[in-house]
Amino acid sequence: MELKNIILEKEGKIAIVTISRPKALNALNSETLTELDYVLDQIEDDNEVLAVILTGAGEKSFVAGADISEMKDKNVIEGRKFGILGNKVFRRLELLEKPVIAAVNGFALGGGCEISMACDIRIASTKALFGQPEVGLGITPGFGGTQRLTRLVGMGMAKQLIFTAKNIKADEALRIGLVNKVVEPEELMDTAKKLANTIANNAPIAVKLSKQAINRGIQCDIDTALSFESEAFGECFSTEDQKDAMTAFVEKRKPEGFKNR
Ligand code: DAK
Repeated sequence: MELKNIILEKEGKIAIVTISRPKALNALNSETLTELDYVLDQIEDDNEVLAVILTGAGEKSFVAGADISEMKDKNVIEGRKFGILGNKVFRRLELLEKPVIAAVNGFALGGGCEISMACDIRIASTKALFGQPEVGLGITPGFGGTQRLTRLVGMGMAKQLIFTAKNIKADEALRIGLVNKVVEPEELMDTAKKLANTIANNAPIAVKLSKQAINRGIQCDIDTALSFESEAFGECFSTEDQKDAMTAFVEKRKPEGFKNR
């Protein structure tokens, strides 16, 4: 597939996905979502990639939401189709078997805030702005905002952000737990890459299973959740990486590096 709105790069063990639609501040239209779906296929199939960074092109915007020009004339069926596509891609991102870091460089509004929340970790630049402006456009958040924002920041704060449609700056996003860290714009990509490399240098299967246990467990009661954890923990003992790392510890030497096996 020819990519018009997404740039996919690889740096060692990291894939960097850049959403690039400068004329619309990287807003997500159907074409971009379809390309993103395709790029996730590539990343999924690439055994060298152990962590992913998602960012927006330029200095102004991460993703300024779903594309309003494309959405404005949609009928109910087209609107539903668009929603299904977006939700499918966002859920794939969330469930990807590799950790995904959002490097939020500017506007993260509506679908932009929502796509950042489908990532595992969010690093924001001091210029980032977050918000769910949908009710000001006559719609509800449609790409998971009512659910993922609530899980991240709690019901009261999620309701305030969604009902008021007001944007918040990076420092407030950090205070309420929407982002993990805020850095100067020029430090954003280096910080995200450093974090991605730290993760990529750990045992990939253990990272993958931890992600699965967290994602599944957050949706159920503690006993069911802990059974997911036990399952993940047990599975690690079938891996060479667990055997090598624990043997290295007992032999008081550094492990040789994880093999993803
Ligand atoms: N869509 C399309 N074009 C956009 C856009 C967007 N979301 N945001 C910006 N642009 C375009 C502008 O129209 C403008 O285009 P030209 O006029 O140059 O052709 C260009 O980007 C530059 O924007 P501005 O001139 O407005 O730049 P400013 O710096 O003055 O303002 C801004 C930047 C981000 C504050 C402003 O552009 C803005 O308020 N943009 C809209 C932000 C927004 O409301 N985003 C949320 C969209 S609603 C669904 C699932 C999900 C969703 C919907 C349905 N289903 C389940 C069906 C999601 C909804 C959303 O995300």
